[in-house]
Amino acid sequence: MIVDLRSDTVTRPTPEMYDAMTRAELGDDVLGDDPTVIQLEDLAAAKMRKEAALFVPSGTMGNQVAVRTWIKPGEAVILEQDSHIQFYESGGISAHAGAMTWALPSKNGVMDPADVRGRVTAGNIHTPATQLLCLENTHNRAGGTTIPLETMAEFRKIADENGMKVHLDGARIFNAATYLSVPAAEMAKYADSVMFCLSKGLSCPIGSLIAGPAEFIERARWNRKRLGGGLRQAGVLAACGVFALNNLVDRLADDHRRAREFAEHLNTIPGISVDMSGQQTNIVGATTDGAAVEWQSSLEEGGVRCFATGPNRLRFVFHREIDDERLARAKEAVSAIRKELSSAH
Ligand code: TLP
Repeated sequence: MIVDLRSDTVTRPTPEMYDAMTRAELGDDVLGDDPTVIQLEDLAAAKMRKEAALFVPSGTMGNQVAVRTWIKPGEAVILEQDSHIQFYESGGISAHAGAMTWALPSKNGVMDPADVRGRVTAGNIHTPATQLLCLENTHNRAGGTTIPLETMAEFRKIADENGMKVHLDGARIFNAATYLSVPAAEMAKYADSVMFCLSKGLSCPIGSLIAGPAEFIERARWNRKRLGGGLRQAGVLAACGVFALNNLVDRLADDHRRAREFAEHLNTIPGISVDMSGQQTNIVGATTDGAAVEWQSSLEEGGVRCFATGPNRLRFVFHREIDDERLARAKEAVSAIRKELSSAH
């Protein structure tokens, strides 16, 4: 039995999704007449309480299109230094948007509002105009941590005082909403635009959405087309998204419960630990005594797949395909590896 904890992106479509794909009414989305895509975009806009939404092939494209749509080349964006946009999007923010970034440190993925305020530069002959603040909730590299609503409100205030827009990378916004026990729109309301993914904990094969003001979404549609992200009979994918948004959000709490149980188990094993103050959602970020890649390859031999995200950091992600049996198997595998590592030394 393989226990794949590399990412929640590994989840495959459910039987209901295959069924929805075969029954989906289709059109040509680049021409604007795929009814299932329109249905998904309307549903996404309603969930985020925004005027409109746009279906995009990936979360990365969603973030890139959003930043490109909000700013002009040479302008600055404030974001967290380990955020997905800064760390994992292959420099796209400078390649596609021509942005320069003010990348700030954080505690558990949450920037200090005072640091953000202090970094806003006015556009003049010397400094770039800081026009956009990007937030990530939940924060991937910080281990699935959330931004408290009061801090979201502070970020909004800083943006308003400085004429800036706010983009929220909410790839896992429903995990954040589950943890904070609020509707996702309660977080989205502090942002002008929000991106969320269907292809992570929601189990869809492909797809993300950007939601925001109608005029912004219209311009984003142009930028999506320019990047080659216009898909034709995209309704086959959108049908999965409609099913997921209506049926698979409530079960995310199970992933959080299993992630916490696994993190607690790691803390009983010498040589690996998890800071439980940041253990909130479906990602477990562990610190290892020895090289994380050694743990990763030993675990792989034991049938458990995970990622080393730093020299001493391992990431385990819980999702719909990890049931209690697989959780138990993963716990056993880590205990066995530890025994093996200590007898080898
Ligand atoms: N994250 C992936 C990898 O790229 C690291 C993962 O396995 O977690 N925002 C956030 C916060 C993300 O975690 C991701 C994907 C994205 C955006 C991009 O989504 P995709 O993979 O659809 O481009």
